[in-house]
Amino acid sequence: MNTRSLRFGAVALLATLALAGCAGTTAPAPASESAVFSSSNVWVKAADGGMTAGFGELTNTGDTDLTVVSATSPATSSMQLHETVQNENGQMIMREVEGGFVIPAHGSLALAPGGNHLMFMDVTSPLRAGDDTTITLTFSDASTVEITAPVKEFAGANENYDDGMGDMDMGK
Ligand SMILES: [Cu+2]
Repeated sequence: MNTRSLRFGAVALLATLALAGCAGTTAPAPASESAVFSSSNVWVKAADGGMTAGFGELTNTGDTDLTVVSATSPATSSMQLHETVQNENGQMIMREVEGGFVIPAHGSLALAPGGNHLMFMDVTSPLRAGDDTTITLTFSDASTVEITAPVKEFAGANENYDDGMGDMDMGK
């Protein structure tokens, strides 16, 4: 993994700096963001095609905020990190969240219908109830984590999608 060699390089550099400064101690290497991440109850709404969404609880056991910057799944050609907000007309719409999902230090972020969610933009292979799919999250330090998520039938989560070009109903 590139992450590992990068981290090794960083540790070597820190050690060199510590020696140069005659500190005599080596600072512990910062843990990668994926190492302090855990998830629970992640699931995806069943869909034969088009848009659908994934939900669950994302937890950060680390001492600093954790940022999910992107997500992918083999079940969709692209995925976005969405938030649900009220637009100027009072309608609830969903849109790509700016700056990614921030999971507070020693806290968690709930992804739920009507709120933040992982948006499957275009399902390429049918997601059927009882199946599992995989979601890979990438953090701001480029580390990644893979989550296995069951597919469930769900009637809700039909928020309008605002891609900045006007509203679009994701339908069913
Ligand atoms: Cu969405």
